[in-house]
Amino acid sequence: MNIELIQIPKIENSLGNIAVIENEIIPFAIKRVYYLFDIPSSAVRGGHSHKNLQQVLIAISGSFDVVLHDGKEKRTVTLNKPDKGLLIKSNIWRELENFSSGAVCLVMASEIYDETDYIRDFDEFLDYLR
Ligand code: T46
Repeated sequence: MNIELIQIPKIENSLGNIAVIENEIIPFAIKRVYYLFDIPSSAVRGGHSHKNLQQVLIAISGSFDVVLHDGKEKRTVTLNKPDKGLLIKSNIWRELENFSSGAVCLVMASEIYDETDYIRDFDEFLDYLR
């Protein structure tokens, strides 16, 4: 499946930690950053794929599950550490669920927002892959 876990370098000391994201650890030029917050625990977000967009997701606070499908295989990745990024390349269906209280999902994206890049129907996603 076209996903990868990225370890984000961190500087630790007794006063707390700093995680640092510099260009070389993200495999694309970042054109947009957004974040999801105040998410009800019952919410299921996502429910789409992207034709071109690549993104890295980080649970900056709290935790949530990312359910991924590439048309053949389904995988669930739990994000629960601010120094762990999930790279999702194009043409992967994703759903985000099981948000903990206070969860914040930071997203770094390879493109600016473009609704025409989304496929929001699972059967259409499967057709698009064929
Ligand atoms: C993804 C997951 C993790 C904008 O106008 N600009 C933006 O940059 C974004 C991300 C969204 N929007 C609008 C589009 C919709 O009217 O905000 C509304 C909610 O967006 P959406 O339903 O796509 O939200 P999620 O949380 O289901 O998905 C978002 C990203 O869209 C998506 O690429 O992978 O977060």
